[in-house]
Amino acid sequence: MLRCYIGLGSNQGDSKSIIAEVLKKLNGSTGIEVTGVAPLYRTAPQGYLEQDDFINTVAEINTTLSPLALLSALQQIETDLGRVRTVRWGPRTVDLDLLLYGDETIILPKLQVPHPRMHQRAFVMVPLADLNKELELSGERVSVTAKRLAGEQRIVKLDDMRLS
Ligand code: A4P
Ligand code: MG
Repeated sequence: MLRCYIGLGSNQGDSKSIIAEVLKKLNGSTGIEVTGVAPLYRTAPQGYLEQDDFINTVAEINTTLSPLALLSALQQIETDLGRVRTVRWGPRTVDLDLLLYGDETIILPKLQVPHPRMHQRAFVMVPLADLNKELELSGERVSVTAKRLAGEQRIVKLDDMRLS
């Protein structure tokens, strides 16, 4: 059983319901148990700027799946929820990123963990810090990184996400 963190982001459709649906599907997947969900945040788009704000959060899970099996479970949920890939970093009904897989480092063509851009993104680090204050990434506590990034990027806390 490994503890992992999954980043959730949506800026198309009814993002709040889509995220609620993703969490239900995640928790219902074989080999995945959702053990925590951070509050939802409204965040400024990063990368490709000409698009709507995102709703983002992070989920904590326990899993018995291998990293690649977990990645395909996440991609299956993206597909089920109607994601069509267009522009890289562009609008999406839902994007699921495998942020951390235990404390493992994974460098494969299809999968890099820790997620290579997570430490630069308030929309990942702020909800991650909500879930685990003790966690460290590249020698810095995520709560410290989160605080710095929240001062630089637009991010507003919305309501707490409840698991049903
Ligand atoms: N891949 C490699 N490592 C991973 C990983 N750790 N988790 C590969 C998930 N996927 C990983 O992803 C492209 C490929 O990355 C996958 O086929 C997988 O094999 P994708 O989801 O098809 O494309 P993408 O998400 O558009 O590209 P990318 O590079 O993953 O973008 P990011 O880094 O996910 O950024 N702004 C705000 N405010 N909030 C957001 O949520 N999201 C993005 C997407 C940009 N700006 C944003 C947000
Ligand atoms: Mg992605």
